[in-house]
Amino acid sequence: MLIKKQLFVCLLLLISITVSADDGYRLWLRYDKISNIALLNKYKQQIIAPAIVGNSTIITTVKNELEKGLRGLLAVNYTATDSVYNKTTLVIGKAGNLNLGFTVIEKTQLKNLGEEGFLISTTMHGVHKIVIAANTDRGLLYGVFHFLRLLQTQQDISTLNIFSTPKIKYRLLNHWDNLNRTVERGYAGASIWDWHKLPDYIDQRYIDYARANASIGINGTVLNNVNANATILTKQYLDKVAALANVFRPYGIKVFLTARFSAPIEIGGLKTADPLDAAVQEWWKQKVKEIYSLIPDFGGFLIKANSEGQPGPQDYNRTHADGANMFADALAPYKGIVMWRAFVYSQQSNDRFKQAYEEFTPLDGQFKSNVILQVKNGPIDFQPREPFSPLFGAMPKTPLAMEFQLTQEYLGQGTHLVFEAPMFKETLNADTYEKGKGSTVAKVIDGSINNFSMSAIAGVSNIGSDINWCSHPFAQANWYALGRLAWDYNLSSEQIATEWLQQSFSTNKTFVAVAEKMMLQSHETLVNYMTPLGLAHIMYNGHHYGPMPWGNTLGRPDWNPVYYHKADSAGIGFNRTITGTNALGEYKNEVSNLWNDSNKCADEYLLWFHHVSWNHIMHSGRTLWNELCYKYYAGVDAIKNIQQQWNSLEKFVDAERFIQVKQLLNIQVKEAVWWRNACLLYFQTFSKMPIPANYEQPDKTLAYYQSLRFPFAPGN
Ligand code: GCV
Repeated sequence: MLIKKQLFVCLLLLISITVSADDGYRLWLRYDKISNIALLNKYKQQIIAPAIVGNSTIITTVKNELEKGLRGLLAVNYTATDSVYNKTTLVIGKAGNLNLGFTVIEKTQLKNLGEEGFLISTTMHGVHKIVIAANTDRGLLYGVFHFLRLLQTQQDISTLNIFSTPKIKYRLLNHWDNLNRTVERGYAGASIWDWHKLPDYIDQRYIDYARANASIGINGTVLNNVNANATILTKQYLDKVAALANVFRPYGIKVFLTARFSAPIEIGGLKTADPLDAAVQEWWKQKVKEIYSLIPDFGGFLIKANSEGQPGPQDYNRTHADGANMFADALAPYKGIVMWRAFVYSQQSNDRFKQAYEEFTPLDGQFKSNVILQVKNGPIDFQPREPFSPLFGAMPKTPLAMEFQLTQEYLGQGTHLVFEAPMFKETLNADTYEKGKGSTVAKVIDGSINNFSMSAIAGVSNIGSDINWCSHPFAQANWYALGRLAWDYNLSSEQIATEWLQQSFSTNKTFVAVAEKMMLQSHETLVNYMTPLGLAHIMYNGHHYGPMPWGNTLGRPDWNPVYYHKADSAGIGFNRTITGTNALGEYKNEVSNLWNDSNKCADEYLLWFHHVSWNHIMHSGRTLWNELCYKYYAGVDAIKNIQQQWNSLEKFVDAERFIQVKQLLNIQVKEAVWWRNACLLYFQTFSKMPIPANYEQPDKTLAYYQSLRFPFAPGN
């Protein structure tokens, strides 16, 4: 009996020293008590009786968050107050309310913080307090979240001098969520919007969603799919939208909706949706008026028109500008905006790559001032690697928004670990040469190159009803990265990975070093085992899960993978030079010069722009065929290596998430081998060359891979 008791005590002890279970629901806002006792004590001395000055719903959010954060991190129950000014060491408030006797220089600094910026300083006017100041309550919200991030990542807060303003004005999530709760390209369960129970039932998730977004600076959300359903614009549904807007408002988040172009016909009883028809224009004006009567801070509309079967102005021989401007006129009195998507590829062009440019550049300068054109990062469709869209750098009279895809439609969907920040930054840092060297895509979209005050970055959401929101524990990092980069695109991928890991898992240095390396390698790894050397769009039709480079059965050429790789006995790749479709001509010369010579073009983009022979000599000295083999094998080796790195981290991670990631990496390794073998066996039918003998040879036939079917693959 005694032995049993001792065993039990030992077991209890053992449990208490292992990392406690975590289902991932708290995301990066875990606020667990700081385990470094010395640091904990130091923080407790540094943070005494916080004072928050002000009174508004956002200030209430700020107070609640600060108290929650400090209660968790420091295990101290503070009640933030504005009455113990002299005792406090942490003062939070709008600059005008603080009464700290700021110097002239400090006042100018404060003014420069604008509408959403904040400062965190220990040196203001010699007050020797930590001051978090802003011009607005929203600024304070972001300042407090930043301060809590400093504590969560265990930074030294003795001397702080942080001035932070967002580089981008509209920092948005785009949900491709349908009203029946399915999510287009969603891999994390059902939509989190429970439309049926709204407006009366407010799920705690809505609040937690808003908190998470506010913590990374996201200030807007488009609730519904761009493949839109007009029902969302009926009074019944607008009441539901208003209920969500009420939840999000105290977190500084505005609600936006997608608008189905044909709504005046479908729910308005009109015969036409022609944007130049007076009755149609009036219908939208009244609809917008109704929306603002329910949601006074409604953000505006996101619109997919004349794309993939969606209705649009071209159905009435009108232009995209005619369509966008109709909405712009209706929204302008309320300061609402129109985000008009540039994702179009109807049938007229000889190259899908060129179509958005062909349709939109002639309209430059024709859009109303509250229209922003929302462009996907690349010219095709969120492929594992794309050159930047040639629209960036080609529309000087139109503000352009960036659309990234967080949900991993083409990046291993729900099961592959891929940290997208390096991919986002590759696009943001690319130089368009629009106004000479240094005209990066980031500077095009932040408005600085062409003096636009309106700027936006949107991420197609990867959020669903799964307990951990994004299904793959590491997919949360992509949501996090979007927010952080939209706030400041100069943050490095390393920094974002580090702070996300520290907050979401552990601050242990060994853990962070290894896990960060895994994250930073993950995108290139996936590119190598899926679409190396500039291959693109070679996945299955429809659900886009798995390799199908042989796909050639769909009605339109540009729906088929063979259109994109053009493999034949002579070689592989899409000739987009002057001797081909001349898509390269859509870029400035400085850019096209980088890519238009197949001997000089960077390997990453070679097959995007050139059809090259199987014996083409690559920069490595290998032939193209051997390089293709090398890359596919390197991708598989790298993911196996990432798998080993993860396995070495078991003692740092709670069992729940450790096992989840371990199982997912097993799937990823299996699927990487599948991609490699299927693609190489298929391309080999053209190259007629052997996979070098020193590589492990495929253990299945091409016919086997071609026979695979996945009728119920998710997200379709
Ligand atoms: C919402 C791709 C996706 C579609 C998506 C479309 C878009 O084609 O496969 O699911 O539709 O992009 O961005 O509109």
